[in-house]
Amino acid sequence: MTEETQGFQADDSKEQKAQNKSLLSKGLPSKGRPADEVSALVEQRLSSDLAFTSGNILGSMCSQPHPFAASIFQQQLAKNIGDPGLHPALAEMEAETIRILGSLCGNPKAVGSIVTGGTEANLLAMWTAKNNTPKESREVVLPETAHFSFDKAASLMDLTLVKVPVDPHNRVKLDEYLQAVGPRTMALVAIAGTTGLGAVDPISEIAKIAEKHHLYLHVDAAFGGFVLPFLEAAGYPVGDAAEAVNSEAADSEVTSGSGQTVPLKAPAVFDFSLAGVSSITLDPHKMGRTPIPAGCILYRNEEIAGSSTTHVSYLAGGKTRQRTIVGTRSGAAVAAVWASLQHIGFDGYRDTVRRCMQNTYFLKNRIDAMSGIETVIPPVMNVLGIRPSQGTSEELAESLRARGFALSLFPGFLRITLMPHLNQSHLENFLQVLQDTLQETVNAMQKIQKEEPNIHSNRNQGENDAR
Ligand code: 0PR
Repeated sequence: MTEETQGFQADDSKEQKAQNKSLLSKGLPSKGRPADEVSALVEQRLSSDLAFTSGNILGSMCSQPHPFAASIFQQQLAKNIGDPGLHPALAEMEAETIRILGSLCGNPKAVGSIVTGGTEANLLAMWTAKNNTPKESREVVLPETAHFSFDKAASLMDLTLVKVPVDPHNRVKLDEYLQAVGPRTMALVAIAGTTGLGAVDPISEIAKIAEKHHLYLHVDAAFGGFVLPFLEAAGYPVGDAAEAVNSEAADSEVTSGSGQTVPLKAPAVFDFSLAGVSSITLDPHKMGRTPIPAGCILYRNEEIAGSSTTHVSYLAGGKTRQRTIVGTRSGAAVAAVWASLQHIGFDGYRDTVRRCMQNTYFLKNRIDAMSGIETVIPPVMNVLGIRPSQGTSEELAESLRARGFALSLFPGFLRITLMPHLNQSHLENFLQVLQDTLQETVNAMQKIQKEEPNIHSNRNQGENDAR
């Protein structure tokens, strides 16, 4: 080491020390501050974030948790279900929760776990499929609309994703799906409630492909799992998946006796009642009204699930096994899911779905009646895609955000999720703001055209051409 570099190092460490000192002054306080002072600070520091209760979050798949579920979560905060030997009663509660959710998905004998969310559930499904499949088969056939958690799975497990295009209603194209299946196929994926538009793939047809070729089929019902089982009881029609794919009639909206439009039919079955389905993701922390984190992975049977079990030699006398990616796991989430299912019940979830669907159609009908904006597909569940006819979706998202409304931005459209925290007065507020925003775009366009009459400003030409 030369003197010069030594000198530099000495200076550096001096600087470093000064920096550390300033960091420490902003870092861990040497003496703890009083709880009420910190609590006020937390409230003050976070008050500028959007809240579900304000009605301004229109693009999230999460919602304000049911207050009862939140209270149970709080009550059981210390429980770690990753060490079930400490909490055998909670472990039994988890098993019971899985049986209830399995029944909701056509199989009371399903096995599985309450996990951190849809991402962990999808990763587990892909891990389990991998463990059940020979090494040469590492391709996953899935719709191009699949959630990005499958990209994470591919990167983590060195899988190849074969992404299949979708039809104008956002359902995967069956003929192309079938063509993508080959000798290297490890698993098939179908979606019951796509992230962008809430569409449902032709799952019964895909299940037949899985059965015929003895392939693992995972259904991602992270969103739809707490919607589809209640749709019919809520007064919204469900039909056969094949019918929805093949018949022209099912491709269009129908008008009910009351003159209201009703949705495209969702398939009557998406779940284990189809023999080819191996596993299902469904998320209580989306439409199940529980606090975050709560996802769920369900497997058809023990034989399938068994391949992704880790035996832990030192916990609970060496008898512990884990079937999740995380180790320490929220027991409060398990208790909150069980308690929500008991307290809300079938009728409660049906009513929630009905209210969310009514809000979806309320908003859709009002947006359809506006100029300068259109809906992307007739909704199947409580997800609505909208796009402006002038300006881009990005610009509209930005203008709405500047006015305090958060929507999700997908290529070519904005997503609105009509979650339980939204009511009609929130939607009226939003519609007014949307109307003003669109009017502003029209005014801006007119001004440009007046000032520069030879320039036909149409910055969104590319987006419009792609439709
Ligand atoms: N599968 C589907 C079909 C999903 O839509 C999602 C997430 C997942 C899996 C993954 O679920 P986790 O996020 O629980 O791991 N869907 C939402 C989305 O990407 C997640 C979300 C929720 C994002 C609330 C933002 C938000 O505010 O839009």
